[in-house]
Parts: sequence; C-alpha cells; structure tokens
Amino acid sequence: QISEAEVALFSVSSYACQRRTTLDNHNSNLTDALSLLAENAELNNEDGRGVAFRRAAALMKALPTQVISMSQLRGLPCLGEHSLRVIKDVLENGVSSEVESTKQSKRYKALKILTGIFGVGAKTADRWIREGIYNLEQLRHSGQTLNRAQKSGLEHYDDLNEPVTKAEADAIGEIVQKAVDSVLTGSQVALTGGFRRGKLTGHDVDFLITHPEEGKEVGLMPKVVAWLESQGFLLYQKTTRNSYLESKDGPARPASNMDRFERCFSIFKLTKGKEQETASHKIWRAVRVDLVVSPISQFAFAVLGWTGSKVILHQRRRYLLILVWSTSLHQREMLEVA
Ligand code: DCP
Ligand code: MG
Repeated sequence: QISEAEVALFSVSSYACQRRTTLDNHNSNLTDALSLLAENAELNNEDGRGVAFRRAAALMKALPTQVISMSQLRGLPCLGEHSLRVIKDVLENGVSSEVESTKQSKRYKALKILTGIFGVGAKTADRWIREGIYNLEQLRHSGQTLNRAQKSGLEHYDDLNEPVTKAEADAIGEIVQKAVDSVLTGSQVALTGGFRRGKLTGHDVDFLITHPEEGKEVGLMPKVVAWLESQGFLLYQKTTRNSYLESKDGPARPASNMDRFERCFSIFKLTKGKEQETASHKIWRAVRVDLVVSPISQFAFAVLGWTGSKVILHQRRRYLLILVWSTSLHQREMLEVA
C-alpha cells in the first residue's frame, strides 16, 4: 500500500499533442466514465461539453500510474469542475452516479442504438426519438424513408457494431493494395486511423492512397472502387469528390475541419478466416472502410490528419494557433525595437 504523501504529483502538458501517451491506460475506471459522458454530450449535440470530457479523459489516459486519491490531481490541467466531480465519485464510490443514470436512461439507450446505424447521426436519431422510435424494431415498422447508406447500415447492423480486429484490418489492407496495384503500379497504401495509433480494434479501417509521382493520383479513386466492385468486395460505397478542385469560384471553404481529399465511405464484404467460420454459419462479414486519396505533395499532412485521434487533432490546432500568435507577437516586438 502506498500512502498519499508518497505519491508524486504528476506533471503533464495541457496539450494532448505535447504528451506521450501509450496504450496502457492505468485509469480505465476513470476514462470509461468520462468517455461515456463525452459520448452522451456528443449524442445530444453538446459539442463543448463533449470536448471538455474528452480532454479530461485524454489527460487521465496519459498519467503514468493509477490515481487513488483526489489530492494527486492537484494542479493538473484539462480537468474542469464537472470532470473532477465525476472522478471524485468514481474514486469514492467505485462508480459515478451520473454515468450510471445516463446508462439507464431511455434517451441514451435509444441514441446509442439508432446512431449505431451507419449513416445515422445525432440529429436524425433525435428526430426519430421525438417521433417515438427507440429501437430498430420500431424503426423498421415506422415507414420512415431511409437513404442508401442507412438501408445498408440497418442491413449489416450487427456486423458493423462488432469491433474490427487488427487481423481483419490487415486482411482488408492486402485487398486494397491488390486493387491499387491492379489499376496503377507504384501506388502506395497506408493504414491510418486508430490502427496506426496502435489500437488493437476499431469501428472501421482507414486507408490513405497516393502515388510517388504528383498528379498520377488523379482519377485513381474511381478505378480502385470499380476494381473492388468488380471483384465483389463492396457491399456499399459512396465517393465524395474533392470540392477544392471542383469549385469554379475559387477555393470553397470546407464545412468544418474536414480536409478536401477525395474520400470513399464503404462497406467491405470480408471473407472470414477458418476459425471464425465455424463459430457462426456466415462465411463473410461486413466491415466499414474509409479510402482517401491524396497527392504526394500533401501526403504527410493527410497521414497526420487521418491518424488522429480527434482530441490530438483538436489540441494540435489550438497549440499551433498559440504558437503562430506568439511568434507574430514576437516579430512585432522585434520590428518595434528596430
Ligand atoms: N478524421 C477527421 N475528421 C473526420 C473524419 C476523420 O479529422 N470527419 C480523422 C480523425 C480520426 C481519423 O481521421 O482519428 C480516423 O477517423 P475514425 O472516425 O475512423 O477514427 P479512429 O480511426 O481514430 O477511431 P476508430 O478506431 O473508432 O475507427
Ligand atoms: Mg478508424
């Protein structure tokens, strides 16, 4: 047993992008609680609250040892009043009462189930709940019109809500590499997203495709998709075009922080391995896959952006903004002196 006095206070940067965070999390009891509240905030379109809980969870994930008392948290950044209250509750009672009541609430359960459908976001789920739809059964009988993505999402609901393993990601990676090799030799494929951060499972598999010769990547996406389709690997696909190049009135502003690379949202039909085959009778499963094509000149930035995590990206933007701001301030001071 370690006494409180023996536990060193932690010293960590307030920016997630300036911290070293490994995969072993010593505080999963706390990060699980904070992540659930973050998710609930996001599902309710309360983005500010979502970011606050995500930052707090990311900080707790970065701590080198298990937290056993509130006094260890003194002076730590990123922990707001609300997050501290949740942490205190977990440390003292084993669970957070707010997390427990959220988990039990009819609205949270319905939001989870409905947004578990590919193509359904928080806004659509909220509208359905207000119309009395709380589960898939009620949705199927409601007569709601679903778009192509949502229909596919509903059809493959169980598969798409089953975490994707690294082995499955690698198997899909081989297929994508084969597709790319078949349509344009010399093209490169990089596994990005959570798997590039070393995660063992994910909700989808993200790939970035490029070619070492600038310009060769133009027109690559439709060819790759056509090849995959011809081989029967795709259950669903929708490609969004690069709006930056398309726009006639000069560079269009993106709607959010999204990049403007050509992107294909898809659902792969992945043949199962021998062991998995015997467990269920289906010989294949559906897996969400994102394909992105970038020119080689932007490849490094595309890798950074598509590796995430979302918290790291958010904090990196803030960090760079402060850096640029303080540099320009410094330059102005120098000019004034001169
Ligand atoms: N990304 C982004 N904006 C988007 C979509 C993605 O900035 N609209 C970036 C951040 C993500 C990365 O791309 O970390 C991959 O997106 P995912 O949603 O697949 O997230 P992860 O791969 O990190 O998590 P998971 O394991 O759940 O797939
Ligand atoms: Mg991913």
